[in-house]
Amino acid sequence: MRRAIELAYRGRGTTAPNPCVGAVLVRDGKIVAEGYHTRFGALHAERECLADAREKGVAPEGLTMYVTLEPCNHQGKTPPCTEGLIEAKVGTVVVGTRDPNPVAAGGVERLRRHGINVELGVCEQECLDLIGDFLLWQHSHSPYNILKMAATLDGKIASARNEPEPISGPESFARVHKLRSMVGAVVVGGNTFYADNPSLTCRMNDLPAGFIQPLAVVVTSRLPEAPAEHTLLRERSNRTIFMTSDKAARSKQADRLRERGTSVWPLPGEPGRLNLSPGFERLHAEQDCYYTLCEGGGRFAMSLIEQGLADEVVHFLTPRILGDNTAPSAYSGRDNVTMADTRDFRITRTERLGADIMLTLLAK
Ligand code: AOF
Ligand code: ZN
Repeated sequence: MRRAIELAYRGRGTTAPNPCVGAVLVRDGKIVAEGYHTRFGALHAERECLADAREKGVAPEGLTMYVTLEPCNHQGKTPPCTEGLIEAKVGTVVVGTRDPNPVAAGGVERLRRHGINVELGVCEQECLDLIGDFLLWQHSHSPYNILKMAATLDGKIASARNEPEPISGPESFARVHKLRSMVGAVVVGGNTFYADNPSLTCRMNDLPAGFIQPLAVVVTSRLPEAPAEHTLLRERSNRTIFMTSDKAARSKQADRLRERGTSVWPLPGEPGRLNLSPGFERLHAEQDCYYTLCEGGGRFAMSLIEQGLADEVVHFLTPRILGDNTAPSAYSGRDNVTMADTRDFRITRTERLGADIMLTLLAK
């Protein structure tokens, strides 16, 4: 099942709004065929796995398939996977977790009615974590927000001079750009926009032909006075969205931005405490945005967490120490908090990237 989960993650970013699913076929305890859902509209993982078996000359009859999600039982863009498994005479199907989609559910019962052994709930938590994005899309109208943070061992995200210097190593940098390649929008707070003058593009060597750069979103109650001074507004003004206070959205600066093709969206709430949720919903509704990558800084990150909008945190831990009292911190902006007020997470994945460690965290 762990191998099936690893395979499933390869589809992340291209299957939306469908789930990432992986499958392996096992004979005498050994994996003999593999498959995963590669992109929206393509074959489901189970059929990919059966096709792989066919290609390798493996007869699936009587073998065991491990699949991260309950096989679908409906005629959708592809025929039901349950039928494929029944026709192939697979002996046992081990399922990670039930399909939360009522249209497709019921696969377990159908397989059992046809005499196939079904074991349910193997590595269930990992299989649920894998489809956190799909579960969100099933019950909300929001993109799945990945909050990215890179910090020193002492939790600092820049030196006190607050200049845009890299903190983590080149391997982590490459991973961030991989993440940018799968999202519809990269989102930053005002501090990052003004301090770093970022371009927020995905820069990788092997970008597919026709790749569309993610939208750039800046959340700030202070709109720029001189748009042309900012890289983003010089180079990608019509791919940039400002989410700001109601008042700022009606200002002269807002009009000047709109003249350049930049969108300015009002958010409810006070400056400094904007309510972000309607902005994300609008990204989903108007821009077809299924994932965002939220890239700081520290105050913006903490407001996302406090508003329950950080669906997943990707934290790059770099083995360096600044030890400076005034340097900006990751996840900051609260006062007088006690241990009873901590926001608690589970580490779901760890990966070494050069000298750094990448932690993937989900809310507890
Ligand atoms: C996938 N890939 O590997 C599996 C899925 O839109 P359709 O017809 O492709 O069906 C999508 C539904 O099928 C999806 O919501 C989920 O409930 C189920 N299983 N979907 O895209 C897969 N196994
Ligand atoms: Zn299916």
